[in-house]
Amino acid sequence: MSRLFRLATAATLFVATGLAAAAGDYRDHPDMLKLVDELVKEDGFDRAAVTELLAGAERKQAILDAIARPAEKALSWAEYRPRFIEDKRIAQGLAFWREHEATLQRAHDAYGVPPEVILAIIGVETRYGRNKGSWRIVDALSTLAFDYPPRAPFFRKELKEFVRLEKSAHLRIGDAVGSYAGAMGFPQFMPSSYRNYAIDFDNDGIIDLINNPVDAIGSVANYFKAHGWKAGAPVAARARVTGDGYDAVVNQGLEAKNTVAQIGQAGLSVLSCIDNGPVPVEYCADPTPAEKATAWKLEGARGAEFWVGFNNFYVITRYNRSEKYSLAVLHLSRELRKARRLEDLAARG
Ligand SMILES: [Ca+2]
Repeated sequence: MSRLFRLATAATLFVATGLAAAAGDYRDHPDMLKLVDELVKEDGFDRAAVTELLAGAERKQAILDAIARPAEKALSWAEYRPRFIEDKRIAQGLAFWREHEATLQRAHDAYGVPPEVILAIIGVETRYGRNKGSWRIVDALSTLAFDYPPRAPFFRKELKEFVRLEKSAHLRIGDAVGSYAGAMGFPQFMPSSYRNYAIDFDNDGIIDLINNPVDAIGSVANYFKAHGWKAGAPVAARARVTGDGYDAVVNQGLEAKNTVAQIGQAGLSVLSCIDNGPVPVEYCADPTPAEKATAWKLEGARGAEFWVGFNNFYVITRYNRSEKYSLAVLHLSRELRKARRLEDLAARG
């Protein structure tokens, strides 16, 4: 990342908010008062101070509109995939890889997560830090906590975690910006993930996912390891279909509940890497029959695609609970690995 870009990012992240005293839309909202009460009781916050921190929160109708139509639900796999697997994002990923080579390697050694998987997460989330979002987190979380009943408990909890973050992380409540759903920084961590899984990977005493790519890389790897990532284990593979009995095992949820053998009995066989079939070798795997798996039928660019995901596939969905998201991360990671291999070969002449 160029120095100029870094400066520009810092400038956009810390938008001037004026004096914090400006009263927002939720200052006297009963749910806000209750939340402040809880923070005072549970964490020993000073009531006046925490009230002041949250006083400027504003209701944003555009956020309520956006959350009602997330891309994963609205788009087919054929439409979703090319949004993330495209030449520019691969080229930007290779540059980010070179720039943070040593850090990515250190994260791989410490947590077992390959560089291309960490890169793919940061690439899908924010284009390697280019699009970290411009909503004030306090507005986003307050709007969703107090005006979006379907997920109010979740966002209410995240708003509390966000307030708690001010003590431990390098961010100020009124200034921090991110996605419309309250996710922050290079890896778009929600406040609870920030509190529980973010790490100080450059040992400067501050856990900063917003401006520090080194902390971001270590934190993604730590998040994966903590959610059960197994080094070297397969993530997902294409499957070949026989018969029409597969309905019983496809699109049954994110968790790998069936075994590969059970999925095979229903007519889906994983494309082996030993006799790799009509798909690129990157989309194969050789799991044991007892390996836990989940299966998907997705609408691809050339018709139905069948995929089988394993435990590591499920781990990716702990980042974003969508099979299309997980598959897009996997595909981007494989494209990055392929492109990197070609680059290295070319460099060797
Ligand atoms: Ca740090």
